[in-house]
Amino acid sequence: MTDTQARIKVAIQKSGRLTDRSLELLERCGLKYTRGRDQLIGFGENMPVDVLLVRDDDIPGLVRDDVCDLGIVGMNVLEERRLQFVAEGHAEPFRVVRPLDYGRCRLAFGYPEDGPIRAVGELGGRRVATSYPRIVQDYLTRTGVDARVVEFSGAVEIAPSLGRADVICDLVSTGATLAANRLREGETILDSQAILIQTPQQVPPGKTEWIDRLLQRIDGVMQVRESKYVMMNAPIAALPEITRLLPGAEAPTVIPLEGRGDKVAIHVVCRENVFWETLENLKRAGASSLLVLPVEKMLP
Ligand code: PRT
Ligand code: ZN
Repeated sequence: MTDTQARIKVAIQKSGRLTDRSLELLERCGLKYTRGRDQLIGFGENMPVDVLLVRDDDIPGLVRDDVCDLGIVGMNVLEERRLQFVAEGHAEPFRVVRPLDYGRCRLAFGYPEDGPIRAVGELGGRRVATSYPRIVQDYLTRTGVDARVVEFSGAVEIAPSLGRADVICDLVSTGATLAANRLREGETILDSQAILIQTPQQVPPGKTEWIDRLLQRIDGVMQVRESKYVMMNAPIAALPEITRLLPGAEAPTVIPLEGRGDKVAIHVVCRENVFWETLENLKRAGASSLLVLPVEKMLP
């Protein structure tokens, strides 16, 4: 196997809502890459990992066809493409590796504020504008509603005022776009976030080690995001109460304090954010000299 064959390719969005967080994730996994202006590939300098920067809609296909080993794309795009690929006869076009906890939004119905429609059940014989025709059709079929899906590639929210549809089904995050277009948010049909996907093909031996390392580092990055290292002193008798108060804590390390009788130092990793209220409760339980530190890296 040549060196180029053994390099791992990860497809991410070139320029859009998922780009910064996806690049940040790879950088936090230790990847350093060089990329010329407007270049579509970032070449990994310190790992055999290259980053392909493409339109998000192309990512599922690149991973299905094994052009890229891994990809990061919104669940909305992924599910739309999955329905398409399955209809075309691909049983398992890609493997969902894990959700990445950013790029959150929902695919929801939007009903004109001054219109008669209030719920999905009233959509029989009506037109629904959306950029996600397969997801919407699948939902309507499953709920037994006979509406017509009209595909829009952008500016879905203006379809009702143009008279091109009765309602819409589009991505919503804050809801400001719906409100600005005098649409009322209805049922959510898909909750979305950025998803890491992998090709369904067997990983060639030359790539297994680095794919495994990268996935393990991604896990590590996700875990440290909220994790904190907490240190305090406390009477040994307060240990059960202190352990109970600590959010998502592992078994604490307890160290005797020289010449301090029944007092011990407690060190513990918490997998969740530690708020001021928690510290105040810990103090009430007998803890003192409380310190909360961010966790830089973690390898389970
Ligand atoms: O060029 P390319 O095809 O790669 O980009 P794109 O224009 O298709 O996608 P982009 O960058 O807009 O979004 C990428 C991904 O981000 C989406 O596929 C979602 O998974 C995710 N995401 C998260 C969102 C939103 N939040 C979001 N709010 N994608 C789009 N929106 C739009 C929505 O379509 C609507 O127009 O924002 C508007 C609604 O926002 P609010 O805050 O007003 O409710
Ligand atoms: Zn797109």
